[in-house]
Amino acid sequence: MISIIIPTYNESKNITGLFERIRASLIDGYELIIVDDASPDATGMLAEKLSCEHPVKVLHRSGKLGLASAVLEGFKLASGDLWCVMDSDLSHPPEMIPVLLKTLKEQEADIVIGSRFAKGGSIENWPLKRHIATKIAILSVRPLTPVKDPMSGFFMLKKEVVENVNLIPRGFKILLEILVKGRYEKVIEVPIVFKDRIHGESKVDPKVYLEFSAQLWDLYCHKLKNGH
Ligand SMILES: Nc1nc2c(ncn2[C@@H]2O[C@H](COP(=O)(O)OP(=O)(O)OP(=O)(O)O)[C@@H](O)[C@H]2O)c(=O)[nH]1
Ligand SMILES: [Mg+2]
Repeated sequence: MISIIIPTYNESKNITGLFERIRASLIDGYELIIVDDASPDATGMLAEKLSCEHPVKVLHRSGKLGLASAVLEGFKLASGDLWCVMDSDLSHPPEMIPVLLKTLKEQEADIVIGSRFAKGGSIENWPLKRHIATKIAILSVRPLTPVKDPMSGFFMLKKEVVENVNLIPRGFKILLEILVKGRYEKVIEVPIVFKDRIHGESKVDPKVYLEFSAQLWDLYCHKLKNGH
């Protein structure tokens, strides 16, 4: 079974469509793990209501505690052997989940990334400043990983990759943390078309950039200490 971990904060306009598109894409067993941070727009309550139609578990947290920590809390609730992480704002195409799954199984990968920067991938409707900020962020982690889209929020992994690994729940870039600290041999990037959100507002604020700087410092120290 696949556990699909979906952090939500004020995404009530997006999750119904997201759940329906996931259901239409997946035939095999799956579960949706919603980690909601007391969204003022009642996303958590809506997810509960949708559990009569969809295989949903909802974790309600007390307040906005961050995306990375939401993903790690979601891992703790997952009962599948394969875990998929995605955003809830429909930026990541749910129709690609079966492609990630097939790639992971057939090519015996440990991690498969829905990649905006692999050949054939793209980003629709982003302002230039977003493109520039992301390119700079990727360049700043190049010595840590050769992956083309290490900041993607859409990926699938075998649970063994992160079991008993000390991941620090900080900021938005949990995939980067996993790529540097996780236990794996093979990573594959599958191109995706990333669409900017239509409904709701971005949760990226200046704190996210500060947390990213602290994360970088920590990951470079980790790499120097561990030499891999
Ligand atoms: N539970 C939880 N989810 C969060 C938090 N911050 C962001 N999210 C969710 O994480 C996903 C990514 O956040 P976004 O605001 O879409 O970030 P982004 O994709 O980098 O930026 P935009 O799409 O341009 O707004 C979305 O599904 C959010 O609802 C948080 O503190 N807690
Ligand atoms: Mg988004």
